[in-house]
Amino acid sequence: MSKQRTQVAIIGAGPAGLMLARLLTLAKIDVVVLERQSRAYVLGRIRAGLLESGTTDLLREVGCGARLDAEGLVHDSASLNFNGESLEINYLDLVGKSVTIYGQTEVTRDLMEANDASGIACHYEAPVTAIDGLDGARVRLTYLTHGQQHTLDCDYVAGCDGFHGVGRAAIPASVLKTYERIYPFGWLGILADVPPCGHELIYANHPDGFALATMRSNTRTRAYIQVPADARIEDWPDDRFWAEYKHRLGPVSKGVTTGPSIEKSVAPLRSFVAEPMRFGRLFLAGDAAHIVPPTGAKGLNLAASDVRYLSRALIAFYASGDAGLIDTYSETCLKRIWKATRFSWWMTTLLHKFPDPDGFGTAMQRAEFEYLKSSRTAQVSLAENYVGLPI
Ligand code: FAS
Ligand code: PHB
Repeated sequence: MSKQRTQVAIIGAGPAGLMLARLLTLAKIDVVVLERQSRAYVLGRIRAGLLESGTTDLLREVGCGARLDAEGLVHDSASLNFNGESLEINYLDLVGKSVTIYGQTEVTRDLMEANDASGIACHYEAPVTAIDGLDGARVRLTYLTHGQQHTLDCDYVAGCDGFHGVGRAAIPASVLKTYERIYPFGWLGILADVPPCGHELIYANHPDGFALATMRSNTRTRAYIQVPADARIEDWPDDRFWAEYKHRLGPVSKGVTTGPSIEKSVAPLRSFVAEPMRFGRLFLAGDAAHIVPPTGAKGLNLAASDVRYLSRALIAFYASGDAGLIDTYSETCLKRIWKATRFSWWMTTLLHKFPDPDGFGTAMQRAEFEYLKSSRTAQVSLAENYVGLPI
């Protein structure tokens, strides 16, 4: 029989929900996680790959650092490639920090296993269909399992349910303010069990469009190319993908090993921010509150910083009744979210092919690249945002 009452209900078992559940459980706060999809479906989603040091620190803090430290690929630099001309951004030298390549799938798996070991109540295939009482003494969630309706009462609810979840929709339209920029293109990404074309990530701006060479391990490539927003996977057989990917990478493509894709997907690109991230007894965290284009590798990392702030607020409240951090949660998160949104927009504008009838946009991209080449200060600015601003 599933619980009818808990202290904090968490909607969504993505990185935000699973990390929050872990943080609160370690602080002896009772949680229940309700996830719409199956465990296998959640694990099957291929998404982010680059973790800021703040995120890897957090994973270690919650006892999920062993595989990360054994398998994660630490990166000290990345390469910007403008129509074949490369500029290395050595962020370890510039700002003294590194980043780690460790797939979101692995982060999710590690958090699931840690939460299972703690005996956390995490229900899969349990979509939340209603949230009531946000402005009352307690919240009541309604959810389904095997077609049966259940309710769960809680003190607080965390909407960690992504862009298409029910959490944000529970905030009255008269209260919610959203900001959105939809980009006129998407990313076609593939996974292939072939070695990456080099140790570094390569962000390429080519006249025919953007490409990103990244990886999941030394034997598994993750590769992306910019495609029209309405691109269809069936129009991109592997051979066509690899040819365009190598074309856009230019001279460095001689290091590319091609092979059959084991995953292929198209992701639309948008910038989106919803304010406030708290309404009564509801808090939003992660993609439920914000979406960034993946160019800056911020999505998963912002989800981690949101739940770090939220866990601190809830732990303080349950420990001493102090609601101060609860009251400032939204403002605190949004300060960092808007800076990451700016950086992700800037990186996307710098590197992608946009409609540009008079060539001015392209000239600005070239000027930005020349400025980065000539200025250590400009490189420091890029680096400190890329590795993650302080939490
Ligand atoms: P998630 O969307 O991961 O998780 C939300 C969970 O809530 C889901 O499991 C969903 O099933 C569940 N849910 C929704 N409604 C529910 C309901 N009513 N009841 C119960 N559960 C419900 N970020 C990067 O940094 N780099 C990348 O390269 C990158 N690539 C991406 C590619 C794609 C195709 C997408 C969609 C995103 C990508 N992102 C990337 C961003 C991504 O990593 C997100 O930032 C990250 O998944 C955020 O985690 P959550 O906030 O937990 O949201
Ligand atoms: C990835 O490895 O999936 C990745 C890395 C860096 C990005 C985006 C995606 O900016």
